[in-house]
Amino acid sequence: MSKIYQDILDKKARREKMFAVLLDPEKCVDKLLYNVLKQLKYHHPDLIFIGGSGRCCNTEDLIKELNGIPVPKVLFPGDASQFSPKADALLFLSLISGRNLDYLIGQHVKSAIEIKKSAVEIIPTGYILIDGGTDSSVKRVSKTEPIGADDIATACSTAVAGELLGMKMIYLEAGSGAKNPVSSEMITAVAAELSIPMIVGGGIKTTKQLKTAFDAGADLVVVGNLFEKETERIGEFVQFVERYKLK
Ligand code: 1GP
Repeated sequence: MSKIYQDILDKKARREKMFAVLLDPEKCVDKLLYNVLKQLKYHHPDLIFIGGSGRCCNTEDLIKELNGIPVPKVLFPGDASQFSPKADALLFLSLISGRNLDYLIGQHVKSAIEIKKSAVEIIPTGYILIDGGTDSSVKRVSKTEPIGADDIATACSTAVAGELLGMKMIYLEAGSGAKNPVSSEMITAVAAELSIPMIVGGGIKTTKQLKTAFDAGADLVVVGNLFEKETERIGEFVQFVERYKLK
Protein backbone atom coordinates (compact mmCIF):
# COMPACT_ATOMS: atom_id res chain seq x y z
CA MET A 1 0.00 0.00 0.00
CA SER A 2 1.43 3.35 -0.93
CA LYS A 3 -1.58 5.60 -0.68
CA ILE A 4 0.11 8.72 0.63
CA TYR A 5 3.10 8.48 -1.70
CA GLN A 6 0.79 7.82 -4.64
CA ASP A 7 -1.17 10.94 -3.72
CA ILE A 8 2.10 12.93 -3.66
CA LEU A 9 3.03 11.52 -7.08
CA ASP A 10 -0.40 12.35 -8.48
CA LYS A 11 -0.20 15.91 -7.21
CA LYS A 12 3.30 16.30 -8.61
CA ALA A 13 2.08 15.01 -11.98
CA ARG A 14 -0.67 17.66 -11.90
CA ARG A 15 1.95 20.27 -10.84
CA GLU A 16 -0.09 20.80 -7.70
CA LYS A 17 2.12 22.07 -4.89
CA MET A 18 1.90 20.63 -1.39
CA PHE A 19 2.34 22.07 2.07
CA ALA A 20 3.15 20.32 5.35
CA VAL A 21 3.01 21.63 8.91
CA LEU A 22 5.76 20.15 11.06
CA LEU A 23 4.99 19.49 14.72
CA ASP A 24 7.65 18.56 17.25
CA PRO A 25 6.06 16.20 19.81
CA GLU A 26 8.41 17.42 22.51
CA LYS A 27 7.23 21.01 22.14
CA CYS A 28 3.67 20.50 20.92
CA VAL A 29 2.02 20.15 24.34
CA ASP A 30 -0.17 22.29 26.60
CA LYS A 31 -0.85 25.78 25.20
CA LEU A 32 0.97 25.19 21.90
CA LEU A 33 -0.96 21.97 21.33
CA TYR A 34 -4.23 23.76 22.12
CA ASN A 35 -3.43 26.53 19.63
CA VAL A 36 -2.24 24.10 16.95
CA LEU A 37 -5.44 22.04 17.25
CA LYS A 38 -7.53 25.20 17.04
CA GLN A 39 -5.84 26.11 13.74
CA LEU A 40 -5.82 22.60 12.26
CA LYS A 41 -9.53 22.19 12.95
CA TYR A 42 -10.26 24.77 10.22
CA HIS A 43 -7.10 24.91 8.11
CA HIS A 44 -5.86 21.67 6.55
CA PRO A 45 -2.38 21.39 5.10
CA ASP A 46 -1.72 18.49 2.69
CA LEU A 47 0.26 16.64 5.34
CA ILE A 48 1.20 16.91 9.00
CA PHE A 49 4.82 15.97 9.70
CA ILE A 50 5.62 14.81 13.21
CA GLY A 51 9.18 14.79 14.46
CA GLY A 52 12.02 16.50 16.20
CA SER A 53 15.66 15.99 16.86
CA GLY A 54 15.35 15.18 20.57
CA ARG A 55 14.78 11.70 21.97
CA CYS A 56 11.19 11.76 23.02
CA CYS A 57 8.36 9.41 23.54
CA ASN A 58 5.37 11.77 23.11
CA THR A 59 4.93 10.90 19.44
CA GLU A 60 1.93 8.65 20.07
CA ASP A 61 0.28 11.16 22.41
CA LEU A 62 0.49 13.81 19.71
CA ILE A 63 -0.87 11.46 17.03
CA LYS A 64 -3.79 10.67 19.35
CA GLU A 65 -4.48 14.40 19.84
CA LEU A 66 -4.49 14.87 16.05
CA ASN A 67 -6.89 11.99 15.50
CA GLY A 68 -9.86 14.12 14.46
CA ILE A 69 -7.88 16.15 11.92
CA PRO A 70 -8.49 14.72 8.41
CA VAL A 71 -4.88 15.11 7.26
CA PRO A 72 -2.32 12.27 6.92
CA LYS A 73 0.13 12.15 9.83
CA VAL A 74 3.62 11.45 8.56
CA LEU A 75 6.54 10.67 10.84
CA PHE A 76 9.64 12.73 10.22
CA PRO A 77 11.74 11.17 12.95
CA GLY A 78 15.01 12.35 14.45
CA ASP A 79 15.91 8.75 15.26
CA ALA A 80 14.53 5.23 15.66
CA SER A 81 12.96 5.98 19.05
CA GLN A 82 10.40 8.26 17.40
CA PHE A 83 8.74 5.55 15.33
CA SER A 84 5.07 4.93 16.07
CA PRO A 85 2.85 2.31 14.42
CA LYS A 86 -0.07 4.73 14.86
CA ALA A 87 1.15 7.11 12.14
CA ASP A 88 -0.12 6.94 8.55
CA ALA A 89 3.32 7.08 6.95
CA LEU A 90 6.99 7.32 7.78
CA LEU A 91 9.68 9.24 5.96
CA PHE A 92 12.41 6.60 6.27
CA LEU A 93 15.16 9.19 6.20
CA SER A 94 18.76 8.54 5.35
CA LEU A 95 21.04 11.55 5.88
CA ILE A 96 22.83 11.17 2.56
CA SER A 97 24.63 14.52 2.73
CA GLY A 98 26.52 13.31 5.81
CA ARG A 99 28.95 10.53 6.47
CA ASN A 100 27.71 9.47 9.88
CA LEU A 101 26.87 5.78 9.47
CA ASP A 102 24.34 5.90 12.28
CA TYR A 103 22.13 8.32 10.33
CA LEU A 104 22.88 6.74 6.95
CA ILE A 105 21.86 3.20 7.96
CA GLY A 106 22.36 2.58 11.72
CA GLN A 107 19.04 3.91 13.06
CA HIS A 108 17.30 2.10 10.20
CA VAL A 109 18.71 -1.28 11.20
CA LYS A 110 17.58 -0.67 14.79
CA SER A 111 13.97 -0.05 13.78
CA ALA A 112 13.57 -2.07 10.54
CA ILE A 113 11.80 -5.14 11.91
CA GLU A 114 9.32 -3.16 14.01
CA ILE A 115 8.60 -0.86 11.07
CA LYS A 116 8.08 -3.74 8.65
CA LYS A 117 5.63 -5.43 11.02
CA SER A 118 3.54 -2.27 11.29
CA ALA A 119 0.90 -1.08 8.84
CA VAL A 120 2.63 2.27 8.44
CA GLU A 121 3.37 3.30 4.86
CA ILE A 122 7.12 3.64 4.38
CA ILE A 123 8.54 6.34 2.12
CA PRO A 124 12.34 6.02 1.75
CA THR A 125 13.65 9.57 1.61
CA GLY A 126 17.10 10.96 0.92
CA TYR A 127 17.70 13.69 3.48
CA ILE A 128 20.14 16.40 2.43
CA LEU A 129 21.32 19.04 4.89
CA ILE A 130 22.24 22.40 3.39
CA ASP A 131 23.96 25.16 5.32
CA GLY A 132 21.23 27.52 6.48
CA GLY A 133 23.52 30.01 8.18
CA THR A 134 22.95 28.67 11.70
CA ASP A 135 24.14 25.63 13.64
CA SER A 136 21.08 23.48 13.09
CA SER A 137 20.03 20.77 15.50
CA VAL A 138 20.32 18.21 12.66
CA LYS A 139 23.99 19.18 12.28
CA ARG A 140 24.53 19.06 16.06
CA VAL A 141 22.78 15.75 16.65
CA SER A 142 24.06 13.96 13.54
CA LYS A 143 27.55 15.45 13.85
CA THR A 144 27.64 15.94 10.11
CA GLU A 145 28.61 18.90 7.98
CA PRO A 146 25.94 20.43 5.77
CA ILE A 147 26.53 21.00 2.07
CA GLY A 148 27.52 24.63 1.44
CA ALA A 149 24.61 26.93 0.56
CA ASP A 150 26.24 27.71 -2.80
CA ASP A 151 27.54 24.21 -3.53
CA ILE A 152 24.85 23.38 -6.07
CA ALA A 153 26.93 20.70 -7.80
CA THR A 154 27.29 18.63 -4.61
CA ALA A 155 23.61 19.08 -3.73
CA CYS A 156 22.66 17.86 -7.23
CA SER A 157 24.96 14.83 -7.25
CA THR A 158 23.87 13.87 -3.73
CA ALA A 159 20.20 14.09 -4.70
CA VAL A 160 20.75 12.06 -7.88
CA ALA A 161 22.69 9.43 -5.89
CA GLY A 162 19.66 9.18 -3.59
CA GLU A 163 17.30 8.72 -6.51
CA LEU A 164 19.55 6.09 -8.09
CA LEU A 165 19.68 4.23 -4.78
CA GLY A 166 15.91 3.89 -5.03
CA MET A 167 14.80 6.62 -2.64
CA LYS A 168 11.28 7.81 -3.34
CA MET A 169 11.73 11.45 -2.34
CA ILE A 170 14.51 13.94 -1.68
CA TYR A 171 14.34 16.39 1.22
CA LEU A 172 16.43 19.57 0.92
CA GLU A 173 16.77 20.76 4.51
CA ALA A 174 18.29 24.04 5.68
CA GLY A 175 17.65 23.02 9.31
CA SER A 176 14.81 24.00 11.59
CA GLY A 177 14.90 27.72 12.32
CA ALA A 178 17.55 28.32 9.64
CA LYS A 179 18.55 31.91 9.03
CA ASN A 180 18.57 31.30 5.28
CA PRO A 181 16.21 28.87 3.58
CA VAL A 182 17.59 26.76 0.70
CA SER A 183 18.20 29.14 -2.21
CA SER A 184 15.91 29.19 -5.21
CA GLU A 185 18.96 28.52 -7.46
CA MET A 186 19.72 25.32 -5.59
CA ILE A 187 16.06 24.21 -5.55
CA THR A 188 15.76 24.77 -9.31
CA ALA A 189 19.02 22.95 -10.08
CA VAL A 190 18.19 19.92 -7.92
CA ALA A 191 14.60 19.75 -9.22
CA ALA A 192 15.93 19.69 -12.79
CA GLU A 193 17.98 16.57 -12.00
CA LEU A 194 15.23 14.61 -10.26
CA SER A 195 12.20 12.64 -11.39
CA ILE A 196 11.06 11.96 -7.82
CA PRO A 197 9.26 14.52 -5.62
CA MET A 198 11.35 17.06 -3.74
CA ILE A 199 10.60 18.41 -0.28
CA VAL A 200 12.11 21.71 0.87
CA GLY A 201 12.19 23.00 4.44
CA GLY A 202 14.09 24.99 6.99
CA GLY A 203 13.81 28.67 7.88
CA ILE A 204 10.68 29.52 5.88
CA LYS A 205 8.87 32.26 7.78
CA THR A 206 6.83 34.11 5.15
CA THR A 207 4.43 33.14 2.37
CA LYS A 208 6.78 35.04 0.03
CA GLN A 209 9.56 32.55 0.89
CA LEU A 210 7.08 29.70 0.48
CA LYS A 211 6.16 31.01 -2.97
CA THR A 212 9.83 31.34 -3.88
CA ALA A 213 10.40 27.67 -2.99
CA PHE A 214 7.32 26.56 -4.98
CA ASP A 215 8.22 28.72 -7.98
CA ALA A 216 11.78 27.37 -7.91
CA GLY A 217 10.58 23.77 -8.15
CA ALA A 218 9.82 22.42 -4.66
CA ASP A 219 6.92 19.96 -4.76
CA LEU A 220 6.28 20.04 -1.03
CA VAL A 221 7.30 22.74 1.44
CA VAL A 222 7.51 22.18 5.19
CA VAL A 223 7.17 24.84 7.89
CA GLY A 224 7.55 24.12 11.59
CA ASN A 225 9.49 26.55 13.72
CA LEU A 226 7.44 29.64 12.77
CA PHE A 227 4.22 28.04 13.99
CA GLU A 228 5.72 27.34 17.41
CA LYS A 229 5.87 31.10 17.91
CA GLU A 230 3.04 32.31 15.70
CA THR A 231 0.61 29.42 15.59
CA GLU A 232 -2.23 31.52 14.20
CA ARG A 233 -0.26 31.83 10.95
CA ILE A 234 -0.99 28.19 10.04
CA GLY A 235 -4.26 29.49 8.58
CA GLU A 236 -2.48 32.20 6.58
CA PHE A 237 -0.09 29.64 5.04
CA VAL A 238 -2.79 27.05 4.29
CA GLN A 239 -4.97 29.68 2.61
CA PHE A 240 -2.01 30.97 0.63
CA VAL A 241 -1.26 27.46 -0.66
CA GLU A 242 -4.93 26.95 -1.57
CA ARG A 243 -4.83 30.14 -3.63
CA TYR A 244 -1.48 29.17 -5.17
CA LYS A 245 -2.98 25.83 -6.26
CA LEU A 246 -5.76 27.63 -8.13
CA LYS A 247 -3.31 29.63 -10.21
C1 1GP B 1 12.80 21.32 9.76
O1 1GP B 1 12.48 21.56 7.41
C2 1GP B 1 11.85 21.58 8.62
O2 1GP B 1 13.28 20.04 9.72
C3 1GP B 1 11.11 22.84 8.84
O3 1GP B 1 11.98 23.90 9.16
O4 1GP B 1 11.21 24.47 11.45
O5 1GP B 1 12.58 26.09 10.13
O6 1GP B 1 10.23 25.63 9.51
P1 1GP B 1 11.46 25.09 10.10
